[in-house]
Amino acid sequence: MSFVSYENKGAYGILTMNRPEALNALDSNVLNDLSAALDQVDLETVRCLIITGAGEKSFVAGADIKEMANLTKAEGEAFGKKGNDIFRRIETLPIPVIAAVNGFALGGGCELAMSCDFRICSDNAVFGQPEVGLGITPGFGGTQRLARLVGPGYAKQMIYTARNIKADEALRIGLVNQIVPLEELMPTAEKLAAGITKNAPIAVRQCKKAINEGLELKMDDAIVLEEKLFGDCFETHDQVEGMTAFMEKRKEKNFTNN
Ligand code: DAK
Repeated sequence: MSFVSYENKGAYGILTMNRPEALNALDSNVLNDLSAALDQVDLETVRCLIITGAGEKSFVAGADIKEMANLTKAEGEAFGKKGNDIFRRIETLPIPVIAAVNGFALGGGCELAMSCDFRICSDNAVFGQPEVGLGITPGFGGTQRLARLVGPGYAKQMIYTARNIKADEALRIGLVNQIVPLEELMPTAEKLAAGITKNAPIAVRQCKKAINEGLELKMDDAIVLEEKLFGDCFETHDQVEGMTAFMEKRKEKNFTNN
């Protein structure tokens, strides 16, 4: 049995972290299964991915503390690399990834959510980086992505104090985009995914690349990157179709990812 399930819903897919007896905590097996589940996503046809957690209580309650407890320095570093490689793969997937956070998103769970393009959450969601209380640093990108997302001030406060925050505070500091009642979380995430998949997939992919890679560059270089990615959209089927539909006053568009 896999600890991560993947459901193909046509234009989008849903990946569910599925180890509810441990609040979906990430041990080596879960990380291996997450990597295998990502292999199943057919990037030719799937235009958006949702990541959520099984159950009503937890997205992911962190890396597995019981597995980490006896690691040596070398094993700890290797475990960090294993998680980082997978989370970086999620962050750089060509398609958008939405985190639908259904409860605890602590430590590695908060870090998994932050490797997605954006986050929506249920009203019972709790976010935090409790690592310093366990004698370690965040190890799956938390120090880097949290500071980039909410700014160094809030990131440092959350990380140094190891204090968990509730959904409303996460919304206020920009860690999540939207809070909904738990029963509306997946319908909302799927509606968002469906809205994204209606648009020209090549253009959406280029936008993800432009934003992610542009943020790492100086503005003079970033706008050159945008020019290049913008130019690449021309002469595609989808650019011709999108503009022709406008001129023909058609609402329905046949985007083909070509
Ligand atoms: N690891 C292992 N088991 C966990 C777990 C976790 N992170 N979180 C929950 N569980 C397990 C509990 O042990 C319990 O199992 P049994 O005792 O029943 O066998 C089961 O899930 C249900 O949990 P509770 O009974 O505790 O449920 P409660 O509702 O009472 O409490 C809670 C929920 C989320 C408040 C509590 O479970 C909790 O505090 N969990 C730990 C949260 C946490 O501290 N997470 C951060 C983990 S540290 C690095 C690489 C990675 C990382 C760091 C460095 N390098 C290599 C440098 C990442 C670190 C982390 O993520």
